Amino acid sequence: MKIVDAKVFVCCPGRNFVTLKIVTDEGIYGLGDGTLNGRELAVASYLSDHIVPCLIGRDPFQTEDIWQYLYRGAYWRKGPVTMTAIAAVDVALWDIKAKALSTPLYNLLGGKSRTGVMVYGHANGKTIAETIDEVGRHVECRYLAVRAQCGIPGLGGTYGVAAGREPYEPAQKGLPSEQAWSSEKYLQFIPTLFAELRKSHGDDVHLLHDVHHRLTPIQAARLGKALEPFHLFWMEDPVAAELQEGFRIIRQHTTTPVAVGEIFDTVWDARTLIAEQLIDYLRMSLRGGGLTPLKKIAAFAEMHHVHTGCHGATDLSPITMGAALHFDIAVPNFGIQEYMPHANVTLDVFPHGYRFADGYLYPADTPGHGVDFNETLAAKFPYERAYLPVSRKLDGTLWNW
Ligand code: CS2
Ligand code: MG
Repeated sequence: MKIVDAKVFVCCPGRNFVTLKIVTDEGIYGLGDGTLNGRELAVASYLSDHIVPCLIGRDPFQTEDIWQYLYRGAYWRKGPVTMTAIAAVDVALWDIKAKALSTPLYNLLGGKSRTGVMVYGHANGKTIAETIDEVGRHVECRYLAVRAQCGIPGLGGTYGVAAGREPYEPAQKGLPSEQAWSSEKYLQFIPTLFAELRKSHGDDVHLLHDVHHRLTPIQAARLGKALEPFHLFWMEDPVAAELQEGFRIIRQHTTTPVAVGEIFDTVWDARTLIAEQLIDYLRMSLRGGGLTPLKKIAAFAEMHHVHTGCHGATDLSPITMGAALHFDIAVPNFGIQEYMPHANVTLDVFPHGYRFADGYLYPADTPGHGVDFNETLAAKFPYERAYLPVSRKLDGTLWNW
């Protein structure tokens, strides 16, 4: 089998997505996701200008060799644009391989290790009362795990809080908006939110929270300690993670489990975190180079009692969600999968076979990863410039969003 063509599509059905379609001489095609929120066109160019010409004529079954060719062979390693582009190719090739062998992708990854993939949904409220209601709505829909985010009194909009009644979507059309931030106000407020959530919803539902890189290690240690009575499933991205050693401070002070990694590109971003057991869950999904490296990273994590918790925000297309579910159902040290459902207009462009029932997602049982792409419909939704917001402290200093 040989690759005869590869096409890159950029479309905006509700939000922007970059999609790669690799076509073989036997007519089988594979689909990969190359979406990098706010930097979509850079990945599209990396793929069409620099990668696609190198793929033509290659054997799509050689997932390992092609991955090494694109990673080592470029000389310039790592970086979000490169790794997102490689991920698109890698996932498309695994899709082709599974389709050619006429089996669901999970069978090439070790087969099913569990019956379903536990997911967590997002409860986002402007006030504690709204967040309590949102968690309740998820419990009614039979979610077993819910991430709770809330507006902070005294600050305007913040991460995780929608402007109106529509579902939260962090990227906004146009240039980046600015949001005010105060770690002091946040630290004062969040323990009260979780105390109220436990009062209203009891101890059974798993509660999660995303700090979104905003604290310093000692502040994160304080938050983790304050949240211990409410036994969170995890505290996510408590600090920006360039300095992996910084997590030692958090670990020395609190037993609240820590999850990190949605912006990591390679295992090197997490090597110390995993080897020193400074985290409990690794949030990398397929965007960091695809399935080929994620399998290896998960095996390394397994040796160190670290579980997976794949990123599943709406800026990863249904292709990433669909393929991640095959990984989740197969990997021995699976922890949880984030599930932020896509808008219906997005799902129309990406017909898919995965489904939600009683707190679990189930991957498609059809050959490949089970997510398709409607090119004709996608063409009706051209790219629209959109960015994530930026954060500034109350004195104007630029801070982590
Ligand atoms: C987030 C994301 O899902 C998460 O945990 O942190 O919403 C993140 O902000 C976006 O993926 C950014 O593109
Ligand atoms: Mg996050």
